[in-house]
Amino acid sequence: MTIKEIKEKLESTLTHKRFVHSLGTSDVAGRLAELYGTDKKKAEIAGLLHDCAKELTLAEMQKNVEQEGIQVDAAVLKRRALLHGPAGSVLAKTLYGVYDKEIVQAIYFHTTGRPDMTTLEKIVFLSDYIEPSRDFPGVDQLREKAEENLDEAVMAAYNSTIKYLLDSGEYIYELTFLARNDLILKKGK
Ligand code: DGI
Ligand code: FE
Ligand code: FE
Repeated sequence: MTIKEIKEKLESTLTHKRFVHSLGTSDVAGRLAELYGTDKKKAEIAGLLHDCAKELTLAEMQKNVEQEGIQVDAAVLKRRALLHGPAGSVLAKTLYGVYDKEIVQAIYFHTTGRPDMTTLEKIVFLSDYIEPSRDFPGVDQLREKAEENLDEAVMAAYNSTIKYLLDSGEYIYELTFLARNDLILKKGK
């Protein structure tokens, strides 16, 4: 599919709010890709599609990942908040014809991050956080940081997510801690 076709299909399947969020993520991802020297088109496509599975039911998401033979932890399999990344990586292929491994992987890990993220993955993760329709305390600071230092901005986003989940008494998936530790260990190297 062309980017135009992907947008049309997304607009007809997502709520308007999520469609606007996806367009915003795509725009920011494209800009950050230019800034940090990675493939702009891949960043735009991954930004567009990152939440393409977000409005499926849990059962639909589970069916998607199971059909592709994707193994996910039991805790991920039970939560839409965590499963929509892996499920979206499947839909990217089956519904949108996007097979590029880097794009598929950026969609897969956009919620949790992971250790050793590629620049594209970091950019999609961060763009999701700071795109223009996002509004939470500290978002403007994070937007500025995103232009200055990609790893520091990703780190700040991890910290903010972990704090938020702690405060709301939610289950926290360990991959986010591993991803954060990985950035700390690599800092300054
Ligand atoms: O899909 P979006 O809302 O655009 O953003 P997202 O994919 O980054 O996050 C979706 C939600 O998932 C958000 O409310 C935070 C939550 N989340 C992120 N990491 C974890 C998590 N929820 C749980 N329970 N555990 C996590 O580790
Ligand atoms: Fe998401
Ligand atoms: Fe999102």
